[in-house]
Amino acid sequence: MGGALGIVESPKRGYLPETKLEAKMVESMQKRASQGTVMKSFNTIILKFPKIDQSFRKCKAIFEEFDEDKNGVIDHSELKHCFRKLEVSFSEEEIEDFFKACDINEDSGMKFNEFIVLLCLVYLLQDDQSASEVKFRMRLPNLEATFETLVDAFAFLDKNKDGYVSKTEMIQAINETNSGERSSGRIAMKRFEEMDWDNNGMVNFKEFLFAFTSWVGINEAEDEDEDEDEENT
Ligand SMILES: [Ca+2]
Ligand SMILES: [Ca+2]
Ligand SMILES: [Ca+2]
Repeated sequence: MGGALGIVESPKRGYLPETKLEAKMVESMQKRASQGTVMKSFNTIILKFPKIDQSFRKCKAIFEEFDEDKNGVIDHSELKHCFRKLEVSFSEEEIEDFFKACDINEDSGMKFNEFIVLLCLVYLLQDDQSASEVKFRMRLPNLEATFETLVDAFAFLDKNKDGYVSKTEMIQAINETNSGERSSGRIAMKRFEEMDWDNNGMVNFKEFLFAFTSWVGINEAEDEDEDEDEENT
């Protein structure tokens, strides 16, 4: 397998996933990364942005369908209905964990970009549970390819397949594309900082997804009817 240039780097000493869900996510990602990736460079990922953006936007209809009271966010009970309708098999506790993991503003409910992240995490974790996966695919036909692309992109960045992207891995990925141009190091750092939300020096798949929704232009400030537009003034 190309690309793995013997960079041995493990997560920071004492670094442990914070929740059961995160542990599962990391485990699934390790499994997936070990299967290899079709991505050839970071540019291949960037070239896919428009397509990913398009398919995210189609997701809006699904979001609106599950936002039963039309208040612009998905709350706990709406999410439960959503899981039931998608027929994905997770326990109540797991659904709660999903909610906690993706509701970044906590208790304000899940916004559109958070919902996309959630669906993609569900996709990743469902991968091992083939029976219900079939249903999930039927329900969200054109999202499957997009989610697969995102998982694949992460697998490309995660050179040592430990389920996290480190700074070194990010630099390596960008260098592969730009053949060591001087600016590329800075770009890699900038991208990395955009992804590493909690500043712990490692990017997990969830952080990667959130960064992605903002890179392709989906953010929580969009189409909101409840929140004021204060940020723009
Ligand atoms: Ca709602
Ligand atoms: Ca890694
Ligand atoms: Ca992090």
